[in-house]
Amino acid sequence: MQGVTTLHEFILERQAEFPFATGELSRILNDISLAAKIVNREVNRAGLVDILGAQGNVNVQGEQQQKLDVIADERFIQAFKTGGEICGIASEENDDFVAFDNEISRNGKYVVLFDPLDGSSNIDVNVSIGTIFSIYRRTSPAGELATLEDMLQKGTEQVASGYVLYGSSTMLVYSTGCGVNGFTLDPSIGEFCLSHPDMKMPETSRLYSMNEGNLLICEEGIRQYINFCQQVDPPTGRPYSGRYIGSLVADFHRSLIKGGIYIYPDTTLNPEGKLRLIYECNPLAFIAEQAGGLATTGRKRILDIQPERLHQRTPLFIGSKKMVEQVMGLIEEYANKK
Ligand code: P6P
Repeated sequence: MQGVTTLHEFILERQAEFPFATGELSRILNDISLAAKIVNREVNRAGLVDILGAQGNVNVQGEQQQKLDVIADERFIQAFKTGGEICGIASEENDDFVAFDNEISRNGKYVVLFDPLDGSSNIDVNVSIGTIFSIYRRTSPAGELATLEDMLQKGTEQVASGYVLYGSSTMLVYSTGCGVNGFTLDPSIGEFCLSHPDMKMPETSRLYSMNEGNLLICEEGIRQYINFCQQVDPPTGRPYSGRYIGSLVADFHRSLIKGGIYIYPDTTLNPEGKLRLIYECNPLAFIAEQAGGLATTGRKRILDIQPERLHQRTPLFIGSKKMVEQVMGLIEEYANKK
């Protein structure tokens, strides 16, 4: 169609970004986009389950109705297992990693770490949710089973990362380290089409995103930053605006487009923070930096953290560069005042 670039066409045009993978990235991202289309259909039907459930809580295929995040997890694992490029995965939904033990997969050069459906508790209230993924080259020898070390690589080692946002429209946003591009699913042709080329995160903004219920159980520098955001400043005569959807992918996507900062700090309830390093924070940090933004723990660059456990959590300050730098300055200033 005139002027429309599908995801498949875009990847083929940009093969030079991924020189050592003649078609490998294309196949992995096509696997992801296919699984995303299937999950999108299930997410959109979720609201109907109560009606369909009248048949006794089984779906139209007669399968036992499962939780959507389990369905999403299984769909993505199936796509990666049959794609041939992936030797193993680690999923936020699974306690342990999975090494694919079949002839083709054992020779796969990549592993994928993913959160199949982040924010799934928001489905019941019809709020956007998302899939988040990271792609790494395996470090273990080809031909053998994938190892835990394959899964515990620093975020700087990602060869690609991205997310799918199941919102008012369904979008796939990814980077291979050469910028960030966004694709919107056109249901009429069942294709993700380039809608947001070369995405850049605004350097600053007047939008902040935090669950302010955590304000009294986190450190002083963060309270000082939110207090700064809430001041009426002369030029605009108004404070910043708070925007908190409670779905990380949706809050991050808004920051990517409009600018802003998303804060989930360590608190007395979550001493390591709430969000997972390898399934949520590393992939979004890669995207943020590729778009000119920043992602830290409040003190350290997220991508530099050496993961030690699959479900390791970390504080997350991610978004517009100047906003993240400002809150980091306040964290340091008030920590030194103790
Ligand atoms: P809280 C969803 O459970 C999630 O992992 C993120 O998507 C979201 O940003 C955050 O947790 C919400 O956490 O504690 O504010 O409800």
